[in-house]
Amino acid sequence: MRETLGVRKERAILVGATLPGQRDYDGLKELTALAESAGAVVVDRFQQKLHKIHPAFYIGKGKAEQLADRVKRFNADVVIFDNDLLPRQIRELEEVIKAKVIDHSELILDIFATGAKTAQAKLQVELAQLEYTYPRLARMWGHLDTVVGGGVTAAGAVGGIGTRGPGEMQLEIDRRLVSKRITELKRDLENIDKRKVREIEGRIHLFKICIVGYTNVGKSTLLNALTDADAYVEDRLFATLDTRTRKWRLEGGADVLISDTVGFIRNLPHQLIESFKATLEEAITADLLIHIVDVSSPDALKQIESVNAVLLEIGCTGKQTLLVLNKVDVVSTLNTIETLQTLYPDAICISAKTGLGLNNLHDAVLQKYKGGLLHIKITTTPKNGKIQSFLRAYATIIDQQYSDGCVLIEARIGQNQLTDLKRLKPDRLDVLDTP
Ligand SMILES: Nc1nc2c(ncn2[C@@H]2O[C@H](COP(=O)(O)OP(=O)(O)OP(=O)(O)O)[C@@H](O)[C@H]2O)c(=O)[nH]1
Ligand SMILES: [Mg+2]
Repeated sequence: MRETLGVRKERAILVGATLPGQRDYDGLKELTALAESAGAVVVDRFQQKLHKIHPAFYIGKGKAEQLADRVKRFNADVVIFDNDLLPRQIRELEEVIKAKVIDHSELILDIFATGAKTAQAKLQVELAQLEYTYPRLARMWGHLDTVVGGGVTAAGAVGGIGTRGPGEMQLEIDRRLVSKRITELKRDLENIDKRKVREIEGRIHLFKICIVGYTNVGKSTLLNALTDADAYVEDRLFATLDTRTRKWRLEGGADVLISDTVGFIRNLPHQLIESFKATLEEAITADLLIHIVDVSSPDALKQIESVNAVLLEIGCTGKQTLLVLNKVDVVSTLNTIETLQTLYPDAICISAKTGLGLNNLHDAVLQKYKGGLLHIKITTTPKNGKIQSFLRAYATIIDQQYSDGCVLIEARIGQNQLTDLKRLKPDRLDVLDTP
């Protein structure tokens, strides 16, 4: 988009610093993908082992001066850190480096800002950006004049990475206005959230599945392969920012709901998790999670850990989960599939792209959907047609009798459908021994 506007891409130098005992994550590979997703061209990489974090310059003054030389040599516009920096450190670094300095969280927020499409996603990103920006306002005020911008964004405002979204208006706003806007955004998002809850409550409760996973593993591709979702797929980090929910008809005719979510990443900014709560709610309220893993990535194992860490942070633990190994069509020289299968023997291998293994995934989902089978006896009135149609759709009716104006039905039903049946308020419901 920016390219077609004739504006050159921002030239970025990437910096990764590790502390003693800390492993280098992946040699800046992921940061490269993030920077490129934000529209930058990576012109140089700078890795540094630190004894300790320098309070003013993070990597130390000498290294900051070396970076300043590289910025000149490579004609760079922006220096992007793989770490999160304090506002003061960014200020001091920008002074020495004479270029814009962006940290890991700001970069991710920026990608979200350019990618948000729906009204809800836009509000969520704006809130996250303002909450991250709020403590940094002093820096923005003092340093806008030294910032080397990337040109014109699609919205027409002067900006570049890290200044898109609400950052564009820094000169006009002050802390009071920011906090007023934060309150407004929270209220608007709460209203959207309430409306969604009402919508969900109004619907007959269907079994809910949520696809979760690291960014770019193939979540949207899987949703498209299973339903007619037509979700946006791209080899880009954070292609999906708004979630989609679709009906998926399982064998035997049962309908379940299946949703796509925003991808996770290591060190996902806390502010983003907070403001995307409504979107991540899909995972929290799901009956089943499909945790999808990209086996073609050498970092698959670490990505599983990061996803589990985010799930823990949003309070989504102890849920039934199917671990799904995707992209098995890609030949891997790293034996990632074998390692993962040893560690997770129940994992299901698929290729969302070619359709390989989707039948196994379907069968595993069907089994989870049904849960253990229960033998029930139910008493209701003939007028409560909802119960009878529910049982016809989701249970196996063994016997049905009419007595004293009541209907007595004996049936076999999946454990997971029992809650839904109870919601329809039968006069009496007894669970007999498991058949
Ligand atoms: N070879 C191969 N590529 C796949 C497969 N599944 C997905 N991809 C590719 O992986 C890239 C990312 O796919 P998406 O479906 O957008 O991934 P996502 O997890 O939704 O990504 P985000 O929304 O960005 O978090 C795309 O280029 C897909 O074509 C697969 O089974 N095999
Ligand atoms: Mg997606």
